Amino acid sequence: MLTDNAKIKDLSRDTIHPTPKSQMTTDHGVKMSDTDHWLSVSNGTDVGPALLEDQIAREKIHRFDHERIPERVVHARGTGAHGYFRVFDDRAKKYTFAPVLTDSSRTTPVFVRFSTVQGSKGSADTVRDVRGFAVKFYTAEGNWDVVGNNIPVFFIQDAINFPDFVHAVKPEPHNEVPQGQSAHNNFWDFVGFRPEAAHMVMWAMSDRAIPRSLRMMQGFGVNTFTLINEKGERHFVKFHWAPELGVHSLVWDEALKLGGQDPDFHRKDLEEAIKSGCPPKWTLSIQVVAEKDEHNFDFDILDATKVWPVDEVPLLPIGELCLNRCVDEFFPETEQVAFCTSHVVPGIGFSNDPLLQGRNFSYFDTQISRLGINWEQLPINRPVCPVFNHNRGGAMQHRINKSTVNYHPNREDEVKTVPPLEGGYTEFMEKVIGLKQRVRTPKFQEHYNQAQMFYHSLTPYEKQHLINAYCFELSHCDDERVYKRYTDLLNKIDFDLAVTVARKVNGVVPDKPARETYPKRDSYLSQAFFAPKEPTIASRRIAILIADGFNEIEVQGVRAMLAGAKANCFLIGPRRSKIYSEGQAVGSGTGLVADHHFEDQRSTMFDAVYVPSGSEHAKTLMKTGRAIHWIREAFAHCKSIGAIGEGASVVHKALDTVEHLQFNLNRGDDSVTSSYGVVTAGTYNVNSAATDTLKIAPG
Ligand code: HDD
Repeated sequence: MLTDNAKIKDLSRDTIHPTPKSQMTTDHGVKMSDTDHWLSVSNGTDVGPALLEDQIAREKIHRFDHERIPERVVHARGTGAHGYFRVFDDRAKKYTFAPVLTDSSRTTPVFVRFSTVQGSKGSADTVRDVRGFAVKFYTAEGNWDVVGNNIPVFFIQDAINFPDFVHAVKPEPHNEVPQGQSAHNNFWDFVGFRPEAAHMVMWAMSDRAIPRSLRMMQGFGVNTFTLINEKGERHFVKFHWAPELGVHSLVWDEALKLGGQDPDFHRKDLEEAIKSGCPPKWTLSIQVVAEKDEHNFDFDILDATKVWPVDEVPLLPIGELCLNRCVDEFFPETEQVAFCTSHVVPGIGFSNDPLLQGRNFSYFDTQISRLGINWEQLPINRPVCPVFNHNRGGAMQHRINKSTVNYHPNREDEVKTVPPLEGGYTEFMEKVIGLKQRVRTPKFQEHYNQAQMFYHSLTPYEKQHLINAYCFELSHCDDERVYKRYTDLLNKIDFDLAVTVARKVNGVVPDKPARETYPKRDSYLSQAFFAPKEPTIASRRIAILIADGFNEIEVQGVRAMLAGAKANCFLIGPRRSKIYSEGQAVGSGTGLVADHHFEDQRSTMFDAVYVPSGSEHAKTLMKTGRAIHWIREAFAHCKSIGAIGEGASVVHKALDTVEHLQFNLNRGDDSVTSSYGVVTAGTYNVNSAATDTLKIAPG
């Protein structure tokens, strides 16, 4: 696997490798003999006053006092990884001359940071929220940042509304509540007043906002950018990332529980996948619209609250992103990485999308308060190509320019601008005529068509989840002006949706639809569209529930097969120590050491559960409330459950209230039964039974 690229080599200049032989020094390099006792005056019996002269203690405390920097004003909670990007061939050459998008002989290093938007740095990973998907490409022509989300549209159309939107969604000003969620008066108040948010709110209430994994979500550049080709022609473009593993979500109950059981669920999942040899991959596709076709749509293609339906503007897959290396240290890499939508490379440009225009100002600005004016010199942010210019000074300047001149032009003929044909960035010459005014043009004033299209493109279960989410969130609003206004607005999207939600939350129940239904549908909008090409259980977490007396040979066999399919298996038992196998006396003989006990890990953290055979083990599990709860909860969350022999009896006991489930309870009957994702086999058979279990496991 290619994990050593130009950026990793570049970072190695600043990477320190402490060893047991490393000697501890002060920051000014003097070796230290004691860092555990503050220098004080003592007579050997009594504690005396501490001395300020202790430079070692002072330095330690000073450094500690200033460890924190301001967290990001939004997207504070995040996790990142290194990787690479490669295009398949030069098919994008028709649209751009940027080598990063056209030269298949290149491997471009990337750093990706995923994030939630609302919560603080220490909030939980699985909250209902939009996920940030920010990609920094370290190209030979300079850094290119695609600062996107896992949802293709945005809440507002014009960047000037961003501070209002963020104030409204963040914890309320009087009591700093709530953390990591939009279920509060201010958010719903704001979006009730701004119908342009209706479409994005639908997405935020859908399963997209509770992804199973950062590796199983799409990414979108959201804004409309432009591509310029060698002939000087310009196309509008949207960027799409599609995960190799398909798009999958948690169910709400899981997301809520994980928030407490494992607030780091997503960041640990990313690390586990990379370290276990399953680096996540995404395909980059572009949608392009020629300049001449800009106005051929019933929406404005520069409006970030709209998608470009794929049947109108097809996707062109052009390359692959792979994240194959975890960071060495969180703060210098993931915390200090800084993205700017304004950072593009030759062949890529902006559009007049009013949200993008404002973003292009905001990102550089925020890095100044977060990291200081020289933030681009930080190791994680610096380009892998040479940087020369006459920008000087500023706090924390690292570069030493060996020159007598620092201006342009100069008598030394040093550091000159570069003509466009030799690689200098040049803006596309766009004719612009207009009156200076504060406006929203007519097409920017239609807000419900695509909200309807999204809703009506979902599968029935996605719709149900979305309705549940509206009910949950609006029930958390206790100001009736807020929930009445919003339920009233919902009727502009769908009558049945509005009636159901309004009845549940005491909103305005409509008696007829507020408008005609927009007829378009787009199956691409449902996440069901994104099943993986090849069903796989690679990197999925499978729990094997065992107690003393379990069938070890069977467990070893099934575990080997699951490992062969690259799943991550974990033994869960009554204690985290040896669990003795069938026929062995407890306390002696063979067995396996459980990775976790029933209480410290819960079914929510796994994708599937398997209960092996073994009569004593089965008896114990049946008597263990937590083990029974494990199986019930996994079933309720639609996880795959596999069981063999007496293990099937345990599953049967746990699920005895579920109608229509069929089980194979007779040991000796080696046929396989499957019902509602529960797969049971009478006996363990390397060649048939367990193999069938494996096939069905992804659910
Ligand atoms: Fe933003 C961070 C994505 C609109 C201003 N934004 C930030 C990050 C992502 C996005 C992924 C985290 C970057 C990281 O990991 O460091 N933002 C978006 C998307 C938007 C969007 C997809 C709509 C298309 N943002 C937006 C607007 C503004 C900002 C309209 C301001 C006018 N965003 C910021 C910011 C942040 C930020 C305040 C906070 C930290 C940072 O930039 O580096 O400047």
